[in-house]
Amino acid sequence: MSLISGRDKNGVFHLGIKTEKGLRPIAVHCWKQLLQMSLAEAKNLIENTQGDEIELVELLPPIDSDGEVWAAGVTYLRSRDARTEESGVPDVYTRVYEADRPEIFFKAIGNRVVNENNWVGIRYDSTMSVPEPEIAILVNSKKEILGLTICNDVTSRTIEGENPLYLPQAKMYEHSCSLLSVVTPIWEISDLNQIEISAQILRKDKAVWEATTSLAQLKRPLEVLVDYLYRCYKFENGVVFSTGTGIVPPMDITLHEGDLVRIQASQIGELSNSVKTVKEVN
Ligand code: DO4
Ligand code: MG
Repeated sequence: MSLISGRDKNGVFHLGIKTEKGLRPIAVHCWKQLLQMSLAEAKNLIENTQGDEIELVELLPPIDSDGEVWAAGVTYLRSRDARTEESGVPDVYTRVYEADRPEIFFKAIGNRVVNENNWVGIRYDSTMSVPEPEIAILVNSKKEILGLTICNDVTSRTIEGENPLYLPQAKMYEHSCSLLSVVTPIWEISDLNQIEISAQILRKDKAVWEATTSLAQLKRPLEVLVDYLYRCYKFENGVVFSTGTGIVPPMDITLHEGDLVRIQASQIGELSNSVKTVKEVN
């Protein structure tokens, strides 16, 4: 069973349990209402959902327009090594990988997030841009994990590599955050460590890069990441938290306009986006 949101043919928003043509609505009108509840309340509501199926014509990312996406970084060994290779200041990445306190950064506001029906962007002023295939968790106001989805934390490696203080510019620009529409509730996952994450970059239908990892390779438990995010910051409406990438292409691979990025996570689904260059917008 999984959760999804979208619009019917009259443009009306619905959120509910995924069905073949759409969803069976649950008694909430937005994601934040679900994330304001405790996990036990949300589970009870979802599991006792009845009602008729609603056909959707458009799927939406699993976040309200004023929701927030935050992300953790350098949470896998592969990410530490990739940053060390690209950066003029490699030491900061080694230190943050080893430290108790993780790297956490703001990634996107909900109305800037795209899903599998849209493209992801690469900055025109970056010569090396990469997908970052990540497991994202929907965390409620009580610090409990409601469910899991996939995030592509698209990143400019050249901008971040030039200076770690450029991180917001490397991470935040048009179409740089894609979330899969489908959310798998946490209670549907038997063993988090068994989740396999794979990704491919396809160019003219041919894979130019592919790699796989698993959530078992994540350096810190999800609860520890959540604990740091919530330390001195209230998330009364919950949050989408992307947990970092464990697969990074080698330095000779960059995304090109027209590529297709596919990310699969077992027990969750597949997030697929075409790639377009983001030109100067003003
Ligand atoms: O330090 C930069 C960010 C790294 C990141 O986004 C990741 O490891 O996923
Ligand atoms: Mg990342």
